[in-house]
Amino acid sequence: MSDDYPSKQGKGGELHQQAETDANTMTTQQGAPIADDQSSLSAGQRGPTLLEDQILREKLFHFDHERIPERVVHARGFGAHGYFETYDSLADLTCADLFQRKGEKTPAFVRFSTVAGNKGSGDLARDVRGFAVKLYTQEGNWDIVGNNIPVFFIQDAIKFPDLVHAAKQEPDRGFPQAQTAHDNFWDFVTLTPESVHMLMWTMSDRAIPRSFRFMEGFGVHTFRMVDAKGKSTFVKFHWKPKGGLQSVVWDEAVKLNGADPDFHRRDLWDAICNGHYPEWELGLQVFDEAFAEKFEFDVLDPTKIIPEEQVPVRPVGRLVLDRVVDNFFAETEQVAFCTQNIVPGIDFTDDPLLQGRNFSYLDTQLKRLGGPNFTHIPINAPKCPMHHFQQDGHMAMKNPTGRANYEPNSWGKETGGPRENPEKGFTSYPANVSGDKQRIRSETFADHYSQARQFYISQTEEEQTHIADAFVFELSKVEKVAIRERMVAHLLNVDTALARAVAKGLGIDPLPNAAEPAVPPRDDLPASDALSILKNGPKRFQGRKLGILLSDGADGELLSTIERALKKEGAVGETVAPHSGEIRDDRGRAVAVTHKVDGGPSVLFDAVVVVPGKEGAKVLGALPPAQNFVRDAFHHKKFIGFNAQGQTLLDSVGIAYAKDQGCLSLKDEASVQAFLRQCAELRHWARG
Ligand code: HDE
Repeated sequence: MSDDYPSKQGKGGELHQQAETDANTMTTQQGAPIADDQSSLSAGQRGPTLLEDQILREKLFHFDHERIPERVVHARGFGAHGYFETYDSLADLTCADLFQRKGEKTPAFVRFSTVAGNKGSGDLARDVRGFAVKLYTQEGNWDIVGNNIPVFFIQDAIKFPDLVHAAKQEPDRGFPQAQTAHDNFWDFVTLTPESVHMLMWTMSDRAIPRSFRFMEGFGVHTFRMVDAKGKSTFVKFHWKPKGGLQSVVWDEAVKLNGADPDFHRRDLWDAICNGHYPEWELGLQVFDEAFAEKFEFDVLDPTKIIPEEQVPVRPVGRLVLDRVVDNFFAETEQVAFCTQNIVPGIDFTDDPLLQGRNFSYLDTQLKRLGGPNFTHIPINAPKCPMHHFQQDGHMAMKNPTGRANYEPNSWGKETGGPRENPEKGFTSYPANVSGDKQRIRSETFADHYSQARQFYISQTEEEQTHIADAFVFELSKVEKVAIRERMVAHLLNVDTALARAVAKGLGIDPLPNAAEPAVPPRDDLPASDALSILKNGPKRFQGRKLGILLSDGADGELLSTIERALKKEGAVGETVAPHSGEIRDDRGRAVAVTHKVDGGPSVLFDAVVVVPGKEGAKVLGALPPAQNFVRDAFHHKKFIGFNAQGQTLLDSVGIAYAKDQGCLSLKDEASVQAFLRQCAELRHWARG
């Protein structure tokens, strides 16, 4: 297709006098103005509707076809626009156009998602999160279709349909929705030991992020970068959030799904609309064949990481999301990511999962978007010139306009259309490939436990407890005891204390024998701090949200101090009160109420302050949602700020704040600032 063929046709629109169009007049799809959109055309006042009613028929016809198939996986997602900015030229590594010039800005669209749940499921499911980035480079669209976890459940694409069938609703009953806490999932994964490393990640708090803004992204597979001379280097892609890592605790996740099932979408939407643009650094782990040869595991095995201590992550640019979508369906729903979308300078490796994905994504778009022309949809269209001879098909928006639609052709430059470009064009890296055709898993993929253990020992004690609790929770929903035991048998190859804790929670006694490993698990891999969320948290409270529980008569001066401090910190405050509308503080100033207390539980916030008026403290103390507000904040180990009136409320609910370093008394500017500094730690883990 060419945008710049000379056209022989007259422009239809120019034939008309510019019509006086009223932008507000409702029309049919054909552009005919509509006089009455309230009643269908009928024979008589109470008579039958007439088939002749073209306006009714067009409206219903279109409505009846509004839905497209939701994604088989990653159905629930949320996207935003932004840009990628290159820090420095990477010409020494790759000829990819977007990496050639320091400061180059490349438009980007990112879609985050959960995997297992349907389109309408809750945001806080325990699940992997998709982290798919489309970079509209000047030499084509490059899609990095990654996850927030750097490894995957399976090593070979042929197992993907089984994994997904097992994870989604059970086929006979159609539930459970958006969760892996059921027999089929655990049956499959316990019979598939290569899943064990990934299970450690999905049972960790990585699978319940606080926000898309505070999670990492990973390309997962090893890719290649190829320079202008054809030299190839292996790379792994990392997205590191500038705001630090943060997750919720499980009890919060459960409650958030009820309080605000759109918690993650709303968070991203609000952050961008408030000008708190989320930002990630793109980091590369770069290594050569020699490293790949000597590394303990196979770099083509997507169930393995390369620890950052062994190959440091080199920051090469930043991704900033600064624009919400105009329309969810047109952009977020219709965006079509394909792992096969790479650009000159980037290439695949033989990772068998990646190879299978390269077939699957293009194929799925055909089903989902209904034809081969989905690249004509603006969100999918490259922002660089396109010239090719592909034509026709459903919904073709732009066909080639010249005489030639084939090549080679002998039509001249004017009408002969595009030509191949051996200098600039994509050239596959000429990797040497040979071998017998066979269905076999490489023996270099056989170690399924050593990195699972490495992940576990890299966690803080608190994080380790969460992992054990998550295994217990999920497996406690599994009916078949043999499946539970099989998981404990695998965990015995990971860490005995973990296996014991899980067995205890499940009432399994005695312990089963350890699963038979294909190769002996190693216990000499050192801990890696990069794998822990808590060791990579934020440095500031910036971008986080404070819940302010108040009532009429609240201390106005203190409220203003809190407001100022939040603004300075770049954090957001939302007020929670016994009633909606506004409250009057003790100076008579009206303060807008964001949430009536029933609709504003403390799980919505990263920290809370309890600063009601004198009478209000009594009213709140008698309200169960207000009691739950403070009890949950305390139980979820959040920082709690309070003044004298707040103290009465905490007393009435029985919160033991006196010796708790995470409960801070707020009096003046200095104490409020000290409180917000503390809040950067996000939780007071020392609270029992
Ligand atoms: Fe996907 N995956 N996947 N996947 N995946 C899809 O494509 C598939 C895998 C990932 O926001 C589908 O457009 C196969 C790994 C993301 O639109 C489908 C295999 C990773 C998204 C598909 C995998 C991912 C998808 C469903 C095993 C992390 C959402 C709808 C070989 C590196 C993209 C669609 C978005 C979506 C197939 C494994 C990430 C069916 C066959 C590993 C983030 O094509």
